[in-house]
Amino acid sequence: MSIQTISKGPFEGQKPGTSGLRKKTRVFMEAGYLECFVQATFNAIGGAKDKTFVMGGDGRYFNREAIQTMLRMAAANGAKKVIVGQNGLVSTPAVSNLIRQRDTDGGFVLSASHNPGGIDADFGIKYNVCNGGPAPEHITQSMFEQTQSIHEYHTLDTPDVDLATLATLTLGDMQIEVVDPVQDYRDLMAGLFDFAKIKALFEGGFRMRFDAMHAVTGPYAKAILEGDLGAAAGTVINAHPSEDFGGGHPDPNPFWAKVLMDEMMSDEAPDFGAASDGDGDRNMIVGRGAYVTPSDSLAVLAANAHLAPGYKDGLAGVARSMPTSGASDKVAERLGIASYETPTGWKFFGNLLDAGKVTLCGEESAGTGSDHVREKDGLWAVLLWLNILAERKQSVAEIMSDHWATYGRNYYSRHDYEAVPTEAANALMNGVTVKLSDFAGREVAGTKIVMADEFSYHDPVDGSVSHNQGLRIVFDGGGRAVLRLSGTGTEGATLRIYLEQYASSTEPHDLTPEAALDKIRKAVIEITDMQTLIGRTEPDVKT
Ligand code: VG1
Ligand code: CO
Repeated sequence: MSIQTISKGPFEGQKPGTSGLRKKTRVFMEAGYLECFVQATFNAIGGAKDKTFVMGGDGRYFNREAIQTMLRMAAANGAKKVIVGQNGLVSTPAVSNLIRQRDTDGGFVLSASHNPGGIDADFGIKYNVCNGGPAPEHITQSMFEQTQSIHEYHTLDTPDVDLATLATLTLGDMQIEVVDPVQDYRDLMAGLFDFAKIKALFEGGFRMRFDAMHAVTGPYAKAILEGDLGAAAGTVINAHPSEDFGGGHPDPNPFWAKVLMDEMMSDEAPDFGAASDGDGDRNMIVGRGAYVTPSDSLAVLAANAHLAPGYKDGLAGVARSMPTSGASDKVAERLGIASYETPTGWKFFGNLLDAGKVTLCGEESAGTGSDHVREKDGLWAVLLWLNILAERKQSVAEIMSDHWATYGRNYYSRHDYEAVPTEAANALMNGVTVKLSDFAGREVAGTKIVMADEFSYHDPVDGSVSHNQGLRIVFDGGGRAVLRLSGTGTEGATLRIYLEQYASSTEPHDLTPEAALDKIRKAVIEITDMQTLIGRTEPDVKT
């Protein structure tokens, strides 16, 4: 075993409160950088000795080298075994499943999710704990503390191991099991959904397009959609995971999945379209001529989940992240089940899922999932939609208009201002924060503020409190704006502004989101003094 000493000062590591580390790939490739993060993680969890881990990534540039380094370090730190995906590939939800199915101590996901890949793009690593979910805050805090004092890491001086062949190998005293990353996940899905019914839907001529965005869900979607469910060959496009995701952003939203969107809005559109992100935990749902916002998707899934065998007994409750629209709350209210509002980030759903308080969870950022794993799950959401479509025998557009006629519609849009100088972004957020308490009752851009606050979350299971989770401004007549800074960006600050306007079941549901949200948008521009502070009012990306 070799112990490497680190000469640099405090390692600039993971921000406290974030469950993984995301940086430019070149930063991860600096001598000792990846190693420091991995060693800090092992130290933070009380060492790796005799432990079993899962490892897998989304196949982006540096995945192959990083996983070899991490295997050597796990062996040098005394780990008993690592279960690793063939060629180093495993989707995030499948890592979560393997951690749970194989009863391991935890796992590492190598991904920067929806961020682009390549030597000049992004890389990331996330540590998940034994329930299969992202490390909770007390562990990420301890990881952060470790990064501040780390001065050595442990590794072996051994050649790379063969990850191309399914086999059980040894590295030092550690066992490495190279597994098919798809199989266990595929079995899990077959147990939750009525595959026969979905197969019959495809046999009846139902057509679908799934855009894997050159990322990790390609092999999963091919095996399940085209293999098990009999969707036509070619249903899954961009199915081969590539190191730079075909030069695009593997971010499933109308902006980055434009090719799919264009097809779905055309005369030749198939019945159903979907996409997933780099590591397979996000999803986009679109019907023929009908884009479904992630917030609406969560609400529709909550209202119809009982149609799938895995959820036939109904739901314990539904949780959504704070910026996610209130559409799912309306469903929970009618079903008479609990609804929870958590901070952004999947780790906050973990306790609620473990305690059996909720069955479904979702985020406005294209994340939906359930208690089957402890991560959001892109393909799972697509399969649940397919199961619902197979049962209801209606189009996506019909399901949406039915839904809005029953529960009302939450018009919704997120505006991202990217690469804002950090100081300017902080000045904007601080400026709003100090004024928050004076907002109630004020008229801005022709609309009245009812209440405004900074969101703090009190975890109902372990009693922990998370402060500073974004600013909420609620307007008269069902409008809401949320402001927060991204925790996953790798360049300057990303300011996210979330706009929402509720229209009750009897109000019109056919406005464009732009029109329905215009007042709230103008109010936010005025409240934040955006033009002065960041020099613009137009976002880079609207989803
Ligand atoms: C973003 C999303 C958030 C999501 C997170 C990780 O965070 O807004 O909802 O949980 O990405 O998603 P932020 O802090 O940049 O807004 V991904 O697919 O890593 O796994
Ligand atoms: Co992701």
